[in-house]
Amino acid sequence: MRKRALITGITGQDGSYLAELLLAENYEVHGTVRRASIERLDRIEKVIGRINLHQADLLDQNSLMNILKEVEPDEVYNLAAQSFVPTSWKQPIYTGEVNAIGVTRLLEAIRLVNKGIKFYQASSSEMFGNTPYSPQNEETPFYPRSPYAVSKIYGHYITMNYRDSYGMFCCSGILFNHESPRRGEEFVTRKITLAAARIKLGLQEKLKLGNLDAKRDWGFAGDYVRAVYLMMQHNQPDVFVIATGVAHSVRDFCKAAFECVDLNWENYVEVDSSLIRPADVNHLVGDSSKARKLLKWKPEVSFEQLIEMMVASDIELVKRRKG
Ligand code: NAP
Ligand code: G4F
Repeated sequence: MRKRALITGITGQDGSYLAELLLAENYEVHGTVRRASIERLDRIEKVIGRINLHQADLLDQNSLMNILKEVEPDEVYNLAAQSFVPTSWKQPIYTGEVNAIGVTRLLEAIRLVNKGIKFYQASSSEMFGNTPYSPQNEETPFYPRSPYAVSKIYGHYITMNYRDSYGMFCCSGILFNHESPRRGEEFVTRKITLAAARIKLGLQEKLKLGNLDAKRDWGFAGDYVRAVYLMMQHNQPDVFVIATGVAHSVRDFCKAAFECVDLNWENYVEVDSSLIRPADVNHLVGDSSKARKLLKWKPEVSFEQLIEMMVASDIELVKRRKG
């Protein structure tokens, strides 16, 4: 019989890639969408006829209970979140409601409806924050630097707690930054690739950024959702760090992206102090040897290939928007 998966956050970057992967694995795929005045389904356009969408919200307990009863999934992938770090200072309580208590709501719903449902929690390398240890692995202590990071630590630990308290299959993936042409336009990588495309096509003059020295371990979202799927197929629920093991600065990213369109980034990028965060994370780099060994996972797309893919896609997008 076909396995059934429920993805919260299916309209997001990772949700869309995971839906495609699970369909390729012959799953019956269900996803939650939030009610909005205008539906934003662009990322799942390609698969819309092959998936089942249901209205639900991590803020609403009954909607989660009802959807689990209706869908009867074998696996639940909790990707839904308020995922933009700067917003977490502007809306810290909302961020906690969705990213922290929202996880408990979903776990409680699973516990009450069917404890046999497998559960994946989308944890984040932001939880490591400014930890003095490098590279970061599953044992590295957390030092969160934003309300977002704090909320994700709650989500991570409540997931482990339901595993330990109730014997449920609850796993948590500590994923380092992963990007793609479907990345939200406010995140730094996509902001840069879109600006490089717009500047090349004469539609923008400057690109304003914040901290250029911040270093991140950037990978490709398509590779990372494969790791997520593998965690759920593993023989026991566990915690896995997913990363490339290589860090680059925002400055490096700018240089490479502008080189893709034969421009010198230094002529276009300006630092805007209003974009500097109240507390930033300076340097994240992950050690994913556990996942490489136990899940036989490794990233396929390099930093350079990722940037080329994103810039090429944004050039096409900007041309379409222009036309
Ligand atoms: P994303 O593109 O921002 O997608 C977030 C998804 O969550 C969207 O589908 C959004 O729906 C949904 N959502 C937000 N609030 C919700 C609520 N109250 N109830 C139900 N759904 C809600 O994020 P992503 O990059 O795909 O990331 C997926 C998950 O991985 C997130 O939990 C993120 O925090 C975590 N993570 C991401 C990275 C990364 O580098 N991308 C790294 C580590 C962890 P709308 O479409 O309606 O907004
Ligand atoms: O692209 P970012 O906004 O990603 P950030 O904060 O690392 O968070 C992302 O990755 C996390 C995994 O570690 C996820 F959990 C989270 O949901 C999200 O997907 O910023 C990256 C770096 C930061 O240090 C920021 O200060 O880029 C720096 N930056 C410099 N100028 C900028 C900008 N970030 C943004 N968004 N916009 C700028 O103009």
